[in-house]
Amino acid sequence: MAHRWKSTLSHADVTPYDAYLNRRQLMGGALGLGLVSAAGMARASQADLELNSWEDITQYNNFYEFGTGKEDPFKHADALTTDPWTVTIDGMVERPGEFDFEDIMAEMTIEERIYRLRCVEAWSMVVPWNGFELSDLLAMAGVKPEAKFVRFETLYRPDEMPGQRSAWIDWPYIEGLRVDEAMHPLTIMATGIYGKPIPNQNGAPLRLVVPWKYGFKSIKSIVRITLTDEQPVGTWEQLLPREYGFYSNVNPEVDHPRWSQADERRVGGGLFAKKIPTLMFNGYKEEVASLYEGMDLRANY
Ligand SMILES: Nc1nc2c(c(=O)[nH]1)N[C@H]1C(S)=C(S)[C@@H](COP(=O)(O)O)O[C@H]1N2
Ligand SMILES: [Mo]
Repeated sequence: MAHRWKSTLSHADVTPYDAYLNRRQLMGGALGLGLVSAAGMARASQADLELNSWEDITQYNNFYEFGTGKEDPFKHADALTTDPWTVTIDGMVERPGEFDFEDIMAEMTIEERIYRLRCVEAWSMVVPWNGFELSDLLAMAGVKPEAKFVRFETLYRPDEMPGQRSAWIDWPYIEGLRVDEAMHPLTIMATGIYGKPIPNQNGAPLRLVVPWKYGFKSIKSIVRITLTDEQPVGTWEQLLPREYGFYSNVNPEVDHPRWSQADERRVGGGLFAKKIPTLMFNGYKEEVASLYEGMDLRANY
């Protein structure tokens, strides 16, 4: 690919990252990780980008298929079988099919992406994902020009996902993006964290990460990707359409009907951690604002 987005985050002064680098060197690239050069990352130094710990990232989760408590996914997601795993790519594509996760991985370039994750509930983390650009996967399938949206679907397997045995959510979990959002170089399919395969509670074996949108857009454990000309209705939009819209771009100026979105609490800072200001498009304004030029972001929440 001609254009590949590079992280601008610096880690010179981040202890967990140093530990991570050492560990990664020890692993000797067993996971096929591409090393991002320190120089490439050193363009901007931001104190708010200290990586969350492995424990923060993997023991405080939203994955309602395993329950609504923040620790439920960590406690219950072990039961999920992720091998074998098939992803169906269908709808308006040149080459629809069912693809084994391993075959997808063999075709994709795995990179590290350090992104903020901002939940609509006003907590956040900084996560060192490993994954590939969704645009590369979509190119493999060949998006037809009439496709306008991408619809994503999570696994439905109530035997292994106890949360799916209660019907207050119309399972499976669904999310959607416009094709241009899906093709944006910041949009990735994450398959790892800290250089290890992504744990079940974080959405194994592959989950979407759209860092400028509220976390619920980043759908986990994906089994189907459908190109369509109809705007998909996501699970949260379907449940509470006045609170959760299709776009759900992080925006400190547009409050949730029931709480402010102006600031957030970093997970891991303790109960009395200071709130930090939420950034427009979660800090990715420079990269993504042009996608929404001329749009009323209050109406298109
Ligand atoms: N299938 C599915 N995907 C999901 C969710 C879910 O309940 N089910 N929760 C979402 C929400 S609300 C958030 S904030 C993120 C949390 O990701 P994390 O647990 O890896 O931090 O996952 C999103 N993806
Ligand atoms: Mo969330």
